[in-house]
Amino acid sequence: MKRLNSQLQQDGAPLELILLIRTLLAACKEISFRVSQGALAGVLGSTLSENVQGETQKKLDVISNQILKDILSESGYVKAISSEEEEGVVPCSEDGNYLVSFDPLDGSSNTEINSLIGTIFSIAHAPQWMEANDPSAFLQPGTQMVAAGYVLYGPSTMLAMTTGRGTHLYTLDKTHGGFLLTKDNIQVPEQTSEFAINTSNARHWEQPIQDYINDLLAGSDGPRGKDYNMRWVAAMVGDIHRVLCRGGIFMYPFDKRNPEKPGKLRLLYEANPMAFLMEQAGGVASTGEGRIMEVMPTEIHQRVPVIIGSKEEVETCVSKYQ
Ligand code: AFP
Repeated sequence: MKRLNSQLQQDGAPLELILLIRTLLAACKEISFRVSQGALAGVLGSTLSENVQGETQKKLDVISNQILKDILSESGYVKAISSEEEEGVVPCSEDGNYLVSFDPLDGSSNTEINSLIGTIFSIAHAPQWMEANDPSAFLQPGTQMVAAGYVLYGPSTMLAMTTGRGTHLYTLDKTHGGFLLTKDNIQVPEQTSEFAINTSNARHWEQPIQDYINDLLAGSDGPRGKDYNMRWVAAMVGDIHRVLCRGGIFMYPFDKRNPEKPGKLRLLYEANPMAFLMEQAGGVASTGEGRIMEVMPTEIHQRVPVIIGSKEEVETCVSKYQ
């Protein structure tokens, strides 16, 4: 089976980017080990603190963030980091050429039930003019990403990654410690009858998404003329992995509870990397109003509505907004 290095070279990734990705994945392997130790290593449960988003931090959120931060900031490849668990940007090396944004442990509430969790990341060039502690350099649209992916800590540890030449899936071979290519150039089916949304929020949704979900729930008796099935992992990384593997539509739409928060998911380290992976696999990623990767961020923890997955299904959903 092909190793990650060979695939990255074949996709034309520059050497420094390959070295950065390998460094980032070394951190993810360490996180994978800590996750698998679970209660034996005393890493489960919450801390007494909240992150900048006002969410209670799990011990594994803090541990994973620290592992990534330590390894990336010492690598020399990274100018600065933005993380879900850090209020501001973390300056690294003044002569680093890349910016890395990450959610160190997406779905961390799933640690309590030994269910799917993962690390999501995106990589962009650091502009020459930027000081390492300048957050404005991170305010680039997703179209500027040079690589993005996630590592899923499930029954096996898997990596989904793109450098803009297709989305490939790798599996961590724990016997030798490397990621091996297990599915190249993954293609998301254009049609689906599976959807993922937290329907407990339905009363807060805007009309277009209410109308769309009502059509799906009406099944074969309704305008879509077929029955749909619903899945919800409560970790975006798990839901997007399923959509990449067998198609589907995943939504975390805007809801009317707090106009300051246009959706729950964060643009830089959740929506954008997943949008890049999905588009490279033939899928679509929209806010309902436009392409996620074209949203111009105004702050590093910005939230956006997310509608992502199988092409025809996302387009049908988005048509309700027009
Ligand atoms: P946590 O990392 O705090 O568990 O949140 C995960 C997440 O941001 C995203 O991965 C999920 O899709 C979404 O929240 C699930 O949220 P709800 O099930 O609470 O609506």
